[in-house]
Amino acid sequence: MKKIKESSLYLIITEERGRDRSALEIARAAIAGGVDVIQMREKNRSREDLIGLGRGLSRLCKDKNVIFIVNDDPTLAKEVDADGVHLGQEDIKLFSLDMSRRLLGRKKIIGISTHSIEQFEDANEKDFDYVAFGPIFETKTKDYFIGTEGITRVLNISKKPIFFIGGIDLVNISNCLNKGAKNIALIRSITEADDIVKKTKEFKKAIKDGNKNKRQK
Ligand code: 3NM
Repeated sequence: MKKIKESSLYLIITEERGRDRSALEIARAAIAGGVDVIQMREKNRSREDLIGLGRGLSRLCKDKNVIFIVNDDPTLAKEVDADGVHLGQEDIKLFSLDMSRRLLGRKKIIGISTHSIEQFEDANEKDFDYVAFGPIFETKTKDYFIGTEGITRVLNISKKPIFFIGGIDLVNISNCLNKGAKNIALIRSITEADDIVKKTKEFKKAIKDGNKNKRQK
């Protein structure tokens, strides 16, 4: 299985943001474009629906050697045989890290959302496999954003991969990459694209080029 440490581009799929394309269609196109991680993030759907969709995405990702993560619920992640779960700050009140780890085991991936330096510092010391930090820019799913100032700080202290998230597009991504970001997570810039394959390739290239420039400095 591909490792989260070697993953630069993380796509969160919410069907509602896919311009009438199904989650599977979006996933197939993003995989063709070289995405490293796919997360299923569907709110207000029945468990039955989520299991059906989750199993389909899980099979596809396994077949293509792409990491598959389920949002919010480690029991669902286990049920659809995902590679891991992503927990929000609210989710960990319901499913603690210990409980999630016990349920999924050591080999599965557990990620967490953080929205401030304090939350990041806390998550950084715990047994999470990666940390998401944001929203960096304005986004639809949150009514605030924290800007790019904290990027250097969290990168300097980080003990694990950090996925920067929130309103990232092909223009403002350079503000993250210039500060040292290596991993990016997003929804709309890819799921709303006319050509998802092409857009995914463009993001992969932007991240690769951004990191190449850094190494030369
Ligand atoms: N979590 P887009 S921002 C799901 O900061 C999510 O934790 C965030 O979508 C966080 O790329 C976000 O369309 C939305 O802005 C990301």
